[in-house]
Amino acid sequence: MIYKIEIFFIVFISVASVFSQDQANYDESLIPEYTLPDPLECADATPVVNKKIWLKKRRPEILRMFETFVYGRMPGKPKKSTFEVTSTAADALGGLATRKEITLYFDRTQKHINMSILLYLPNNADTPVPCFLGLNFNGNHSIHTDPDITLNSNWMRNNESLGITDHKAPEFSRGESAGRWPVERILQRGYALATVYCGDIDPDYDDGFKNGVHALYHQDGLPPGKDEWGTISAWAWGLSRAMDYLERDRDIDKKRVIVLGHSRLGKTALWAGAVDERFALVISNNSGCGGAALSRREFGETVKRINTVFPHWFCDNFNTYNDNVNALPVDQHMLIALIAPRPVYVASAEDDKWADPHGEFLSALYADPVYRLLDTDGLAVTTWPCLDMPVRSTIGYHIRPGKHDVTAYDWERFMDFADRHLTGKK
Ligand code: GTR
Repeated sequence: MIYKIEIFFIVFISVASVFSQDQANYDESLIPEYTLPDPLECADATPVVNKKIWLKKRRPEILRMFETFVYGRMPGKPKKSTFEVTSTAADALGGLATRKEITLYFDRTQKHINMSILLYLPNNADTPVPCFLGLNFNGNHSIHTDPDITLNSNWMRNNESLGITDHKAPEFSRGESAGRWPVERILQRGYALATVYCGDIDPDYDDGFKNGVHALYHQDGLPPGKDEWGTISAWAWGLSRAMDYLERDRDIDKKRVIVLGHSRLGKTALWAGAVDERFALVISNNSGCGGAALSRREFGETVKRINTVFPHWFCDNFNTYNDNVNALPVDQHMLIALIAPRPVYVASAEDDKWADPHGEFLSALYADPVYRLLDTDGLAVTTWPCLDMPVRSTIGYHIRPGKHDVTAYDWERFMDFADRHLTGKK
């Protein structure tokens, strides 16, 4: 027994050190040579010389490749889903907002799951209003200290680390992520905010796909196929279901719903925006590997590392490329290209080397030819901008000083970008 435990720790420590963030490459001069797949050349070598070939042939082909080799196919809209507005308060946040909570119920034989949307609407705006929609990491109650937000009662990572054995979030966790969600400011600038806890859709740990939305669709107990959805696809699916609701809410302008996310949820926002064209604008914050950063650069986090440490995030086929990232038929600039011609914004942070800020910028840059083919101004710069020099062309970008996080600065730039592209304000 002792022998077995020792082996376990030796294996664990060596995996941890091989994959520790300190061991990663952070040196531009050590990036292996690579050639990116051309978004404007079809797999059968047909050049994409006009919009029609892009829309009818190349775009669906790229979408299929991301489904098959990276994130995994997700099911469509469920046949049986209902929603219920579980609370409404017209005088929330000192009268600034109307707060609604909406529960979506997804039913399949014998199983069901619930997903709760928290929605704040500005009281002083003419409705319908444009709306930011983003998943959160720690429950809807974590985004604001508002005492009337329902405490989440699904699986929470923080409960485990605090030794809390049931699922209900503790009262003291209310507002714990408020620094990342400047709710009042969003409302003052005329936007609604909708958010959903990612764990309502799929808890963020490797459980063999036995819980969350996977459990509804894989009731035979078999795991998803190699090309079927991992957790990021499941979360993206949940964002689309939130969009199904927002489309029906008369206070929301369904043509101006912005999907955004930070880090793993930024990867998710990009993928959701690529798949679901109802999202009018897409924002990725510090999304890194599997998000905006080019995989082939292998700078900071790599495909091998992400698949090893987070085996549930992507589809199984993605593992094929752990040691051969150059064989991937796509790279992340093509994910951004899938969003074209809709505006997309990529945000980086200077000290977030793990997410490869330069690689995030290059993805935006290499998506530019597709945006231009579709008659937009693409990305207005060709070199990596200096700190705090936001670019607001149809592909937008900024890099700010500081660490991996979502800051007030990021949010102000997101809203400037949305103002420009969705509300006509300059
Ligand atoms: C890290 C992971 C990143 C990023 C981040 C986050 O551990 O390596 O890909 O997603 O987590 O989501 O905070």
